[in-house]
Amino acid sequence: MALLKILIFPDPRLRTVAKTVEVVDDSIKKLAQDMLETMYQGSGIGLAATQVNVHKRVIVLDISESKDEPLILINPEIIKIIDPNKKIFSEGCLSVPGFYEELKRPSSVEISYLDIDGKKNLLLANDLLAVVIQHEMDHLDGKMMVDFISNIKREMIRKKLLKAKGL
Ligand code: QAP
Ligand code: CO
Repeated sequence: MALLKILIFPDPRLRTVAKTVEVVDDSIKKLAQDMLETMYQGSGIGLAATQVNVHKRVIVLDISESKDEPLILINPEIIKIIDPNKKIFSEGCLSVPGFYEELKRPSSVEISYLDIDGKKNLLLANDLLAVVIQHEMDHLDGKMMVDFISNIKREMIRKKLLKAKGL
């Protein structure tokens, strides 16, 4: 296992659109394990491969209190919005450290994905799980939570994070 370096907003590499995983081979399994280790070490509940500068459609998450329910979703797709009513959640992001934003998203979605054995699965996700999956899937398309807030707030966050980096 290895810790990976997390890209911080406004790093332009976070805007890369990730490629579909064609075969779930050992390199994908290692990537997913390293992503989980990196997520746990950063006290995160979700991480997308994009955030560690690997542009493949892989996300990991764990919303359990005990931090022992890791989920690895490869090529995740929303196949159905079960409840289109949007709910507000306070979202954070390991690539936007120290900032939380209230965003509205559908709170119940059905997802298809490949598991670590390359097998196709369906998942009915509600509330926090649904929101974290949508947040991580956005990363795979080069989208970030700061894209949903006002320009002025985004600019403030951009300046603070660049300054924190010494840039
Ligand atoms: C996405 O984000 C998420 O600012 C996952 O200093 C989170 O794991 C979606 C984190 C909440 C919906 C709701 C953020 C850790 C972790 C920080 C994360 C920080 C340390 C964020
Ligand atoms: Co994020």
